[in-house]
Amino acid sequence: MTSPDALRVAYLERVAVSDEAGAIAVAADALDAGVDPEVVLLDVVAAAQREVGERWAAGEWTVVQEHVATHISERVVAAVARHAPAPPPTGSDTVAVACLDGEWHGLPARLLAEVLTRHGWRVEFLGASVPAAQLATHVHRAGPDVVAISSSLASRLPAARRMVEACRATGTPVLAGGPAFGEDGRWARAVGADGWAPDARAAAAMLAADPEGPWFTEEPADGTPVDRAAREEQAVLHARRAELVRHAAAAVRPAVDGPGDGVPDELADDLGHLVDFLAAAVFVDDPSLFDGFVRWVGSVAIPTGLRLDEVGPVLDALAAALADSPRTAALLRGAHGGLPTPVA
Ligand code: B12
Repeated sequence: MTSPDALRVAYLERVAVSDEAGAIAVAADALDAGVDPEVVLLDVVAAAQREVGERWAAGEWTVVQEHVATHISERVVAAVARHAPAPPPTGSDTVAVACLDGEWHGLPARLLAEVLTRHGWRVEFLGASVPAAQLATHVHRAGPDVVAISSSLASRLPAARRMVEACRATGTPVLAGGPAFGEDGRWARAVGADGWAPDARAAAAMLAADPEGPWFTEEPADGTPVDRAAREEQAVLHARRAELVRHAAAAVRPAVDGPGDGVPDELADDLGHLVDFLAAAVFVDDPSLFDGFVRWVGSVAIPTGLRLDEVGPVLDALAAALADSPRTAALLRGAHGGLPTPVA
């Protein structure tokens, strides 16, 4: 079997029954049959992981099944590296691959690291959730030629800006990637990155064509990245996060606001997540980021702390509490349109 689609289906079948050895065998057999290791990594493992996400969001798979799948995929990535070792680096150019601070989706970054290794780069994989200050220290000490920052969650974009600034201080170019930066990479520009690529193949091709960057060739169409008002309103949201979570929770579940009563963990998580996406949208000054988040909340079938019928009242409560932050309040009011109509 060598077709990527058939391999993905076979791989997911093994993953679905927690069969780690079977999943590794699907990958190893494909390599033995002459399938390019990059195809196994990107068109089988990565594509399967995205499908796992869809199954989870549709309520078909539990969080535990997703965790098992991700564990197996990590083992398969390592098995591919053992079974079909990358050729030695072609030069001394080094890329450091790091996830944004607060970003725990490490596998996408790991896949990028594997692919770049196969394209002759020396790769330092710094892992998930790298704090900007730690990245700065590392870049000073190790002096990579390029820093690649990875993120799946747009809520982490303010951290991207801090990481870009840390690298800029050393003159190291930053390449950004992952769904957090938007389908066309527009938020990579907004946080000041030097380039963006949609996937690992495109990143390898871009770095081969120009290892030094900057890769963005035009100025952002809509002005300078992250203006002062955006930073200030984002900082307000960051500073008031805990209070806003309590305020929003009290608006939809009055019982949780009494002294000593805590907001249930799941509700607090979801509301914290909402405030973080709001802050990121304010930061890059793009309502479509928050609208996209609200649409996503409306589309996931999994039971969470925040019920769908509570989202509208939460947006209203936050808009009232944030009346002094005009961009934020406008974003909250505008996001109502993206909410699905409640089923009667
Ligand atoms: C596994 C997983 C997790 C695991 C991650 C473990 C790990 N070791 O990675 C855990 C359990 C930690 C997790 C947690 C959460 N997750 Co999650 N997760 C996933 C899942 C199912 C797979 C991730 C993955 O491996 N993807 C496969 C790869 C390869 O992704 P990729 O983006 O296509 O990668 C390519 C490109 O983006 C690019 N690329 C990536 N990085 C870079 C960097 C550079 C420089 C370049 C050039 C290119 C590049 O190259 C890659 C290869 O071609 C995704 C589903 C999905 N669609 O990805 C959800 C998903 C990303 N998670 C999601 C959510 C909501 C969460 C949580 C908030 C859930 C919760 N309520 O707690 C938390 C947040 C945790 C955090 N703060 O980071 C949502 C995000 C939705 C949104 N609107 O933002 C998704 C999309 C699920 C869904 N369908 O709704 N998750």
